[in-house]
Amino acid sequence: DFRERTLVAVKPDGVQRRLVGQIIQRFEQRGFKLVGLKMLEASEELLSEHYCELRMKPFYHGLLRYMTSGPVVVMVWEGHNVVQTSRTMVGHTNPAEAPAGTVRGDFSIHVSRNVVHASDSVEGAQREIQLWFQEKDILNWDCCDQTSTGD
Ligand code: YYY
Ligand code: MG
Repeated sequence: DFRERTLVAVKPDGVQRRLVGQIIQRFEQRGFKLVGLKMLEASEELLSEHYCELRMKPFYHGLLRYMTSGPVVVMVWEGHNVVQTSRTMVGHTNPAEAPAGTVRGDFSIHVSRNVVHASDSVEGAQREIQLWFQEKDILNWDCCDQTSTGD
């Protein structure tokens, strides 16, 4: 499915460490299409929905404190197999197990500050995109080399 979409977010530590550009660059370079992008301070309410499956975990409250500690940059990326490929590009949840060449493997050392989020399934991605974005803020666009200027 060439229209598959996923949600990727640069977490507060990634924004604070000026990693937003490098992370966007990796997804552009790979060949995915950016169809949604915004910066916001996520509310606890939004994050508790986003991380609803983790609410019984011992790290949950620390996770919410971390995710509300500053702005995040949230993106929707589109392309063939984007969910699975993004997970590979992001690397293991625990940066110690993330190989070099992945975002987490290149930019982080501890699971509680792992720089980036990426949806883990197509269904999860749809749920997360709906949670973070309004439909009107996701844009369909075509490449200029596939359209003429009209004359
Ligand atoms: O999808 P992913 O981010 O790779 O991991 P999840 O299992 O969904 O956990 C979400 C988030 O929670 C993770 O990115 C960091 C944090 N976390 C943690 O602080 N400590 C853990 N032992 C596991 C996860
Ligand atoms: Mg997850």
